[in-house]
Amino acid sequence: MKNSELQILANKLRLIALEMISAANSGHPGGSLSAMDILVCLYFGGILKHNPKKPLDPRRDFFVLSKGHASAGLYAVLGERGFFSKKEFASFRQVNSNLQGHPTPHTPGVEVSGGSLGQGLSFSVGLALANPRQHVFTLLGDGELQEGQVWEAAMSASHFKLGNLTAIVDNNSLQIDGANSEVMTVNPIDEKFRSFGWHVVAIDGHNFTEILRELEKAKRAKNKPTAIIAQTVKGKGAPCAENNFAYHGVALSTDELAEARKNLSS
Ligand SMILES: Cc1ncc(C[n+]2csc(CCOP(=O)(O)OP(=O)(O)O)c2C)c(N)n1
Repeated sequence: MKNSELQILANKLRLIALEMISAANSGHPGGSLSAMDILVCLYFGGILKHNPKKPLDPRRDFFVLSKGHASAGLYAVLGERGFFSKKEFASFRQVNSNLQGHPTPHTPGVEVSGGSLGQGLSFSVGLALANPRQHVFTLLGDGELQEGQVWEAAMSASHFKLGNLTAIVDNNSLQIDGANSEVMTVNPIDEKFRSFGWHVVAIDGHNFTEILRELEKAKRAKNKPTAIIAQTVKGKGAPCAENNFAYHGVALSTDELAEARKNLSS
C-alpha cells in the first residue's frame, strides 16, 4: 500500500473507532486516534508478520497494546484486517461481546489482556525472550510511562539484549486528567530509554514515511531493544478532541461525530 492509501485507511479506521465508542456511549477516543497511524503501519504497512485467518500462527510476530484503553482503535484495525467480522463492531463494550472495553485474548488477534497500565512491556519482554526469531512490538502511552513497572521491564530488556523487542511510545503529551507535564512529567523520554541501554529514535507519529522507516529499522536491530518515541496529537482527526484531554475517555456526541466524519472523509 502507498503512504497516501495508508493515510486514507487510517482516517477511515479512526471514524470506525469513534462510531463504536459513540454507539456504546463509552470508550477512549483520544488515545485511539493518536495511535491510529502507527497501528495502520504495523498491520497494513508490511511490518508485523501475522495471519488473520490463523491468529495463533506459531511463526507470527507479536503486537501488545500496553495502553489497553485504546481498544477501539485496535479493534477497528483487527476487524478491517479480517481477524473477525466487522459486524462485531456494533457489540463494542456490550456484555459477552468479543470486543470488551479493554482487550482480552478472547478477541482474535489480541495477545494479552490490557488496561492496567504498565504491564504490557513486561509481557513483551517475556514474549521476546521466548521467541527469539520473532519480533515483538508494544505500544505504550506517554502517561503510562509513569508506571514503575515500565522501567523494570526496560532494564531487563537491555540486560537480555532483546534486539527483537520494539516499544513505541504514543507521545501525545496528555493523559487521563491533564498534561503529563502537570500531572507528573515523563520527559525526557528519549534520554531515559537511552540510559536504560536502548536504541532510541524520535519521530512524527503521523508521518507514514518516518513511522515505516523506523519500524523497519527496529525490526532489523540486534542486541538492543528499540524505543520509538512518536510525537502524536491526542484525538487526531476529531476537531473537538484534538489536544483535548477531556476526550480521553468520553464518547463524542452526535454533532461532534458528524463534524469528525466530515473532517476524516475530506
Ligand atoms: C495501573 C493503572 N492506573 C491508572 C489507570 C487509569 N488510566 C487509564 S488511561 C490513563 C492515562 C493514560 O495516559 P497515556 O498513557 O498517555 O494514554 P493516552 O493519552 O495515549 O490515551 C490512566 C491514568 C489504569 N488504567 N491503570
